[in-house]
Amino acid sequence: MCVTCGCGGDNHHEHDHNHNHSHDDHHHDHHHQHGDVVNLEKEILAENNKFANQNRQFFSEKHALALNFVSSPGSGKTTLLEETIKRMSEKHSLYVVEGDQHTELDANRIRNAGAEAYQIQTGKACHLDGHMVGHALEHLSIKDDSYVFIENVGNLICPALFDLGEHAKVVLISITEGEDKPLKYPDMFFGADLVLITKTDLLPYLKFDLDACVANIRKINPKAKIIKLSSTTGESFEEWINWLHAAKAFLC
Ligand SMILES: Nc1nc2c(ncn2[C@@H]2O[C@H](COP(=O)(O)OP(=O)(O)OP(=O)(O)O)[C@@H](O)[C@H]2O)c(=O)[nH]1
Ligand SMILES: [Mg+2]
Repeated sequence: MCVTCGCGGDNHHEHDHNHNHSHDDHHHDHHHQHGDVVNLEKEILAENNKFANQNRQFFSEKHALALNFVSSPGSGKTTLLEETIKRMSEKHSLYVVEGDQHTELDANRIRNAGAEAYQIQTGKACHLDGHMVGHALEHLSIKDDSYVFIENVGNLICPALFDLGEHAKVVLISITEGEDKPLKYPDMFFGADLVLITKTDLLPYLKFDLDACVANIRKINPKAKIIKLSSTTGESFEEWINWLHAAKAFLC
């Protein structure tokens, strides 16, 4: 369950509410509960970091570039990976770890595009964590000098908290989502090494202010590289694939 955001449903750490509270009691309990949640969150993230560090060591021993792809649902992560695999798989070894709450759909798409994939089904959890990814890596026959793409669960909030051991975080924002999202979900954009503004082929049909979107990303994260691309037309794919090669050379 995802305690950090409470989306896992049951919160086993709440106190008993079955007796009458005075206002002061309520305040006291509230602070107590808040403290418990903060401590629990710290413990969960510390535990996660242990697994993330093991994954990082695995990637560095293999000289494999590992990227964590995050975005809201439907921004085009799997489509981007399919198109990337089609362009790169002849010369390079590519592997994908897929994260979704349910189904094997995305992993099957990746296999059809020509790469080995392992699907994690997170059930109640709204993000991947280091432990899940570590187990997924055991199911892939990852070669030296390869690329490992981790497609996180579609969610702009919780995945920002969890290090998976990746070299870099790639955040996608599609133009159908609106240019305000970097301001509304700053944690995700703050942690980005690369921001891909996707579905640019739809620009003529939408009221989307591309310059304002770039400015909003810059307000949160002045350093991230930004590429505007379309998986449908292939616009700026060369720039994206050049970025991948440069990241591989630079980071591992
Ligand atoms: N017009 C257009 N549509 C796109 C583009 N990229 C993806 N799509 C469409 O957007 C929809 C969602 O794409 P996916 O690649 O499944 O998105 P996702 O981020 O993997 O979604 P989740 O895994 O569910 O979070 C699909 O209908 C795609 O065909 C693009 O560049 N242009
Ligand atoms: Mg997907």
